[in-house]
This record gives sequence, structure tokens and C-alpha cells, in this order.
Amino acid sequence: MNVKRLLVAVAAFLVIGLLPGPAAADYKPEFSLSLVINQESVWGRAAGRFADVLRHRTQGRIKIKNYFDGQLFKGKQTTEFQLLQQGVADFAMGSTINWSGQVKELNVFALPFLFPNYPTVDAVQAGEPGKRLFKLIEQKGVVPIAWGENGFRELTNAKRPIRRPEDLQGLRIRVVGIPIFVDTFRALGANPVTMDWNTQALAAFREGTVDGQENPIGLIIPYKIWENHKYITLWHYAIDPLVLAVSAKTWASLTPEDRALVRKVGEEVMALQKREVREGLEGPLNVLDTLQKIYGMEGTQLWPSDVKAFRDKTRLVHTKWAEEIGADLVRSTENIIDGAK
Ligand code: X2X
Repeated sequence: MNVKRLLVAVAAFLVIGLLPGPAAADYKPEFSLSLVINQESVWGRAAGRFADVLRHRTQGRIKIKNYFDGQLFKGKQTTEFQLLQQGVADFAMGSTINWSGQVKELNVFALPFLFPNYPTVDAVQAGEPGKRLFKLIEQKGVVPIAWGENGFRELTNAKRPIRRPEDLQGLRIRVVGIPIFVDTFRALGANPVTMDWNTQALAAFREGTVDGQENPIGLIIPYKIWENHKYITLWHYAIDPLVLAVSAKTWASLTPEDRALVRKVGEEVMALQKREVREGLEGPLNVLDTLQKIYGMEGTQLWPSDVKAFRDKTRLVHTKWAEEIGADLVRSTENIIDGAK
């Protein structure tokens, strides 16, 4: 190589080296991420991890501020998806329950007593139904990154043990403001009351203005619901997946390299989140024992023979909502579940 060529090569190298990295200056100084819950739960900790790791791996180009406790949607948890659509929230780590008003197909996870266990949840998400749901979310202006999990939703109440549908008769049960939950609890003979989690429900549990509620153990413990509700029924009546997603507007503002990085970090963080939230529920620790011994709850574990009575009572809810969700999607979900049994 002659000297001139060498100089050109060195100059080119220097120029490339001095070019600014992916257009950091064009990014917002801070991206927002919406969450309905606090930072104590596995769900909340995952958001902290996502922000920390992304900031580190992008050398500070992407800084995320987590807005816990529903700060961005102020008392309307069922509008979180709209914040993503509008770009008011750049990111959200949200429950499919809260997004099902805008993406009605997400109600498939709330069909009563449909998912028997975790492997079927994973298989459905990884399979055709999961891919279809992600596409539907994307068509609405929100880019889904990865599935996580709040957990199977269990029932707690302050009045009595619940093993049969008759035990639920007349109890005031707080549910999220989505119609499938109202239909389900009405079909079971309860009196469902819809309330926003942060602005209404937590106070209602403390003050006893409702008799019970339904949420995964992963929230029942950190939110100390055991202080007000002595009874817990482990009935796995609905699975509550999470989705880490980003507003399409925000997504378009990122460089391709940063999009790939956000996706990679998001997938890793959410895979770990899912494992963590299941740990202790399926491991050597007997969760019922923990709830009873440590938290003083009285637990009722429903076995398949007990679940049958609840499933029979909610049969019409299934029929009605399978139609709303789309017969194809429900069939393809049920085929995977049946195949795994
Ligand atoms: O409101 C609830 O029950 C919660 C926190 O589980 C959801 O956001 C779905």
C-alpha cells in the first residue's frame, strides 16, 4: 500500500470512528414506561431491570423512566393501551386484561378455566395464536416485544372458604373493569364490582367495602391482601399474561440497531420475569403451605373434580366470549391445549 492510500485509509477510519453513534442526540432525553403495579412485585422489578440494562447497553442513549402505580393513566387502567397508541407512553409492561378493551382477542386468556397449566400457556404464546395476537397488537399501532406473566389468578375473600360455586353466592368481588370478568362472576352467583386497582380497589380491600377479589399470588403477597382477606382459593380460573410493548411512534424513532437491542434485552428480561414469577409456585416450596404458615391465610386448593362445577357454571360465558374473540383463534388455542394434555 502506498503512503497516500494508507493516509486515505487512516483518515477514513478516523472519520468513521468520530461519527456520532446512533443518533443519540435525536432521542428524547427520557422514555416513559407505564405499569399498573408497584416496584415491589416481580413484574415491577422486571421493569427496573429493563431500564437499567438498556441504559447500560446503549451507553445511556436509551433512558427509560418507569411510571409505577398507574401514574400515566391516572385511575383508568383499561386505557393503558391507548396511551401506547398515542405515544403518551413510549413503553408499557402491561397485563393483557387491561388491554383487552382495545384488542378484544386478548380475552382468550380470560376465558374461564381454559388453561390447565404453564406449559400450555407457553405453547399457545409461542404458537399460532400467540403470533396472531402479536400481529393484532401491531396493527393497532403498538409493537409487542415479549410475553411475561402476572400469573394464574386466584380468589381471596374475607368471609369464608370457597370450594363450590354456591360458596360464592352473593359475595361482592372486585374485578378489573372488563366485561368477561363481570360475566364470569355473575354466572358463578357472585356480585362483581368493577374497580380501578390503584385508585379504588386497594382501599376497598382495606375498608371491607368488597368481600373479595381475584389476583395472582405474585401480587397477593406484596400488596398484603392477606391482611384483609383470610381465605384464598387456588383455582387458576384465568391466566394473566404480560406484554412488554412499545408505541409504534417511539419505535419508528429508534435506529435499527437500537430496535434490535431493545428487542433482545426485552426478550431476555421478560423470559427471566416469567421464570421468577413461577418460581416457588411450581418448585419445591409448597405455596399453599407458605400462604398458611407465614401469612395466616386459610387456603383451599381446587382439584380437577372441584373445578368441573365452576366450569359447568361458566359454560355460557365461554360460548359468548369465544364468539367475541373469534372462533378460529379460540379453536387454535384449544387445539394446542388439548394436544398438550
Ligand atoms: O387490577 C388488577 O387486578 C391487576 C393489577 O391484576 C391488573 O392490572 C390486571
